[in-house]
Amino acid sequence: MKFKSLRLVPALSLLVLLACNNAGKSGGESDTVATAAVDTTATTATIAHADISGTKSDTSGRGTADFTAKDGKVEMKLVLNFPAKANQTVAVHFHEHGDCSDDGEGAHGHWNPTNEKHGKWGEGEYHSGDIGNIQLDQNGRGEVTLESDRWSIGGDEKTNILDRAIIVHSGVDDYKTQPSGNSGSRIGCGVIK
Ligand SMILES: [Cu+2]
Ligand SMILES: [Zn+2]
Repeated sequence: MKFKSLRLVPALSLLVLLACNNAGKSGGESDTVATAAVDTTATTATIAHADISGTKSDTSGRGTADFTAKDGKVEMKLVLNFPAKANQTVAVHFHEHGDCSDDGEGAHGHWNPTNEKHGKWGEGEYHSGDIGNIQLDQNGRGEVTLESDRWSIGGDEKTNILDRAIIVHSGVDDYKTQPSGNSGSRIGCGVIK
């Protein structure tokens, strides 16, 4: 389909040229619009999304993460629904690979593009996806909104969050143990797209 529509472009240009000859100045404006529509060179996007699902049959859960880029930063709104973890605290991190296979183990370790120690978000050294602990309510629902200049949607691999996995752990991040805070097993996983 893409090749077919590309082949249409010369024909459309010819039509624009003909229109230009017939209509004079206003036809010239049409030609400018047609040229601008072909520009697809941007390397970063303004939004991204992840659907998180439970990795284990005995711990059902869901979640969403929505990312919006603005002013050189990216804002994340993360919502979790893990009824099996009601009234408990779970740890959340971005892991390196966008692969939720093998109960989330396919995501490998924490995404660490700045080569820092695991830690607590915003304090000293920490990984660029060390979201940390989220308290869930009596229904197992929790949410967090974070904004960071460590993130971009596309672009430089040091900041690009696309194709990273968001992992939800069964336990609490101690923000100290290397390399992943002793956060327990992986009960949820979703890939940032
Ligand atoms: Cu993790
Ligand atoms: Zn970490």
